[in-house]
Amino acid sequence: MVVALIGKIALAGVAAATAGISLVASADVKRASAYGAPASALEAGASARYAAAIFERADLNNDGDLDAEEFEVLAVVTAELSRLNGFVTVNVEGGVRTVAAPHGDPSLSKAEKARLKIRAADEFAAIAGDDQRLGADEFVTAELERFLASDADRNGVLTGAELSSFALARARSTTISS
Ligand SMILES: [Ca+2]
Ligand SMILES: [Ca+2]
Repeated sequence: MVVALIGKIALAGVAAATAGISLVASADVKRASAYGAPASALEAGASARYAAAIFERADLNNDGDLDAEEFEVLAVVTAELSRLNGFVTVNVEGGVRTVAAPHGDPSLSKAEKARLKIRAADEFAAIAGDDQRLGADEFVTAELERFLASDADRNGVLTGAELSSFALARARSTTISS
């Protein structure tokens, strides 16, 4: 399912993905430090690999699945980190890059945290399937669906406003502020 989804995206945007990689490479030349450099483009395969790495970190008890609580913890930690840093990290071929996100007090208010947890619980219920446990494949698929939803021009690469929309969705900033 994940592989099929990546294939679908890749078919739609092979040429564009190549253009995206060269964009990232030219950004490298301008930046001395790789980490923290703003991302200029993100392709689906890199996004899927990063999602798999996030999944491993989020599986706190290392049982190979995320339960609702682990998923909610991930949502809160991601949101708080993005506010603390003023960016969300993404992984491109060259390493970790950043996408700007609203900067602010990293500690969420009680109400913000409650809203975020309700949203995360709803999302978990929707993507975890009948067993209500989230496997790595399901997690990566959900990430790729977020990728597709942000890819406004459907060329298989996120750039500019698409990249911001994707990163903000991951940080759930819109949920917190509304
Ligand atoms: Ca687990
Ligand atoms: Ca695009």
